[in-house]
Amino acid sequence: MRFNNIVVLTGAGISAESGIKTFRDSNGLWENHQIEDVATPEGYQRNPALVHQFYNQRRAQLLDPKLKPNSAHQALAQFELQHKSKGGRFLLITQNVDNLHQRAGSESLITMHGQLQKVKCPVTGKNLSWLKDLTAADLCHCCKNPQPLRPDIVWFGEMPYLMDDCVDALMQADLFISTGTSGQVYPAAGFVKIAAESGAHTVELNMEATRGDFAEGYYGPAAKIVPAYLS
Ligand code: BJW
Repeated sequence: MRFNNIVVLTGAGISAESGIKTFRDSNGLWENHQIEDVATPEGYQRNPALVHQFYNQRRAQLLDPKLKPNSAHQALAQFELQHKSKGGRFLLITQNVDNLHQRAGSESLITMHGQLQKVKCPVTGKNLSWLKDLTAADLCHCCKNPQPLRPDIVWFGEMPYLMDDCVDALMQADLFISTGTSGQVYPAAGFVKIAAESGAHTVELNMEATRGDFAEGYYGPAAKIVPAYLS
């Protein structure tokens, strides 16, 4: 690989071949749900039980022994190891809240939209690991006034995690790869522009071309095109 400083952005499409639904594809997660009901703080305030049900189902899916990282997750983890061993820099930023990158062995990883297997205190933001179902009766005791724990997921209108670190890495990157994301949700959708304006070569690896302005693109299932591009 002729590039030294690499940033990769992933989205739901990279986990599709592991059996996890994307959001906006046909038969995707949003087909049966109103986004504003399950992915906004207002929806959670209106109907916490519905929101818990939505995330409990998805959290339970992560415990299914049949669920495994696919060859795209694995290729990224192996590439990171090799690239760093040669002195290269690598950061993986995922919008996904599943744990498949971690299970594949990715190490330099930012989970910018949170994690399904974490919950957080609504007052302090302190998070903890959570594998079972969450209910409105599960209280956080980290501060004086116990409050119901909430999923540690970034909803619309909330600030994604570690944005300063993401932007710093994008501005230093010489290669930016975006894979498995429709590029419809900001701030992630703006990463290609930040990287390109800072001088990075930009590549899209996706099932279909998106509206993002990439210098290069390869299209097909991530489990095929990600290992092929990184080899
Ligand atoms: C394959 C494949 C295969 C399929 N192989 N590929 C107006 C203009 C601009 C911005 C805004 C605006 N109004 C509001 C905003 C901001 C808003 C936003 O962007 N809204 C848009 C809808 C316009 N963004 C936010 O609110 C964010 N916060 C923010 O901006 O903070 C700043 C701020 C805060 C407060 C005040 C002021 C400023 C937060 C966004 C949080 C997103 N959260 C979600 C849901 C989490 C809950 C949950 O998990 O249920 O995160 S939304 C959902 O979309 C999820 C995903 O991470 C995210 C991105 O989706 P992704 O990954 O791209 O999936 P898909 O399904 O869209 O695409 C899949 C792709 O894969 C497709 O292209 C397929 O072709 C492809 N594919 N199979 C390869 N096998």
